[in-house]
Amino acid sequence: MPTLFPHLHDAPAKPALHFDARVIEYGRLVGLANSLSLRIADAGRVAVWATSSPYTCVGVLAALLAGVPVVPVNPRIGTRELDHIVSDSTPDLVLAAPGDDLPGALAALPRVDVELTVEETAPPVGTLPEPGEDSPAFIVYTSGTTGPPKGVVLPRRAVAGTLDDLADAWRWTGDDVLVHALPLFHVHGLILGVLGPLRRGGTLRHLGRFSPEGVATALEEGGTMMFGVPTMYHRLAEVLDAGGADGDRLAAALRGARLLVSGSAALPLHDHERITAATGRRVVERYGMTETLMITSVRVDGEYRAGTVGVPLRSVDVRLVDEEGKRIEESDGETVGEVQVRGPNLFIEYLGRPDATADAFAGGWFRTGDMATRDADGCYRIVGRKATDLIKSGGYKIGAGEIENCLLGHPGVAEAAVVGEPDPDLGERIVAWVVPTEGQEPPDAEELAEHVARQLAPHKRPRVVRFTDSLPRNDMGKVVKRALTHG
Ligand code: MLC
Ligand code: AMP
Repeated sequence: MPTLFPHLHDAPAKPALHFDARVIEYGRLVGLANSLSLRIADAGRVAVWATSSPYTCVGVLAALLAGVPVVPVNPRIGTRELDHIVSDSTPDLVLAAPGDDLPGALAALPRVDVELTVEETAPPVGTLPEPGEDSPAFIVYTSGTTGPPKGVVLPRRAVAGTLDDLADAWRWTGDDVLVHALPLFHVHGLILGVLGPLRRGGTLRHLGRFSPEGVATALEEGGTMMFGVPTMYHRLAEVLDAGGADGDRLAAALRGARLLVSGSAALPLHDHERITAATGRRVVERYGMTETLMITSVRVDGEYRAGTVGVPLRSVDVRLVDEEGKRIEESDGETVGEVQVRGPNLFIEYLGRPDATADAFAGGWFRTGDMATRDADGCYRIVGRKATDLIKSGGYKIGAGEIENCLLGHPGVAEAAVVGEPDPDLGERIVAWVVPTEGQEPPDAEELAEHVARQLAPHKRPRVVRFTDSLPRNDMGKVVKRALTHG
């Protein structure tokens, strides 16, 4: 049977995980994950309380070794979203760090604590047979335009394939020390950022939370690669721009890295340019999605062009399709079409949603909803998105409908429309237009933001709330969102 982690067998004598002062070497990681895997092997699915900590990494690794699919849960999740995820994915138990307080729906599940001390008798890796490539590895929740998030079921084949494709594009090896500060409940931080180093036999250095100083220190101390969302690179560019001792130190640290990778949203050209001007380094962009894992990347051995997301990864088929569903043959850098994808990197289904799964495909091709052009060298440039109801803020995908439904649950809100507006730091900021309930004082904007943060998650809270007497609607009564974003 293929294994997801070939290097656990030879357990190289070096750090696998490095979080602040906590360093876990491969030998210890194998023991920890293996003993935990035996304890949870009978579960059908496990939820993992995905704090930015080594407990999450050990818990996820143990579940994967046991062949038990993982549902990663944002530790800042709100009650409404958590209730949905738990009732939708029905985990048999939850893995968490000892002492972590779990909220309602998770506290009600049987709990297994993830330990970071090895038992003397820890069995060697390979005790449990890993399941086949088609079996599910993860159920990752992702927002759609309407309704609650959908559970994306990702097979083990997709995880292994995407990591090996990235290794090919980036010459990613076991010698690399990856630095990042991404959250561990999504594809970017968890699948690429934790499982990537472990599959290669390399090291992850996680910063706990993002800060430019933390990045500088980790790169000075041997980091070779960095992953980040555009908001993080924007914040690095601000420090570089400000210059002074902090700027100089950060520039030197970034110069020392082998590879700087940005993804999850578009990195604006201005930030590309500022980073390159200060460091001489080019930030490599890769493009992907929860449902497809990685699709394209700028290659380290390819020609570099800022503002493109590079070429299709080696095992991925990519095509552009026009509005009639016809394949676009032009590679002129101008003709815009929807990106559609085929390959071993794709998800299996949306959990329990055959309708949504079928809708997402066109003749075997997954429809990303992203609009792009392709140039003569086969490089893709993402130019927009089909749905105005999907917002990318700080690299998180957020459905407008989900926030509108949540706002409508507030007694002071009669009508709500949520849009994304350009934001130099977050890419897009969430703006809520609210018609207050008649005869009542309009609710406080901060209270509405708080309401969403509590029910869904803090990153889904509106950054701006605008009150209005009525929403612009078309003849069908549908809100015209473009009228809200363009004044
Ligand atoms: C403020 N806060 C509130 C609040 N107002 N909390 C509750 N209620 C309110 N009213 C708090 C927050 O809890 C948080 O606390 C702080 O304010 C800021 O939170 P934030 O919203 O997260 O913003 P910020 O700190 O600005 O975060 C920027 C960021 C973050 C870049 C660090 O957005 C981030 O980590 N993004 C990564 C997203 C990601 O990984 N996406 C990948 C998806 S996979 P505190 O204590 O923290 O200050 C994918 C596929 C692919 O897309 O291609 O990769
Ligand atoms: P998610 O559903 O959270 O996995 O987000 C996937 C979406 O992020 C894609 O459909 C794109 O819209 C966007 N995305 C990811 N990487 C990039 C990139 N490098 N450039 C532009 N958009 C990106």
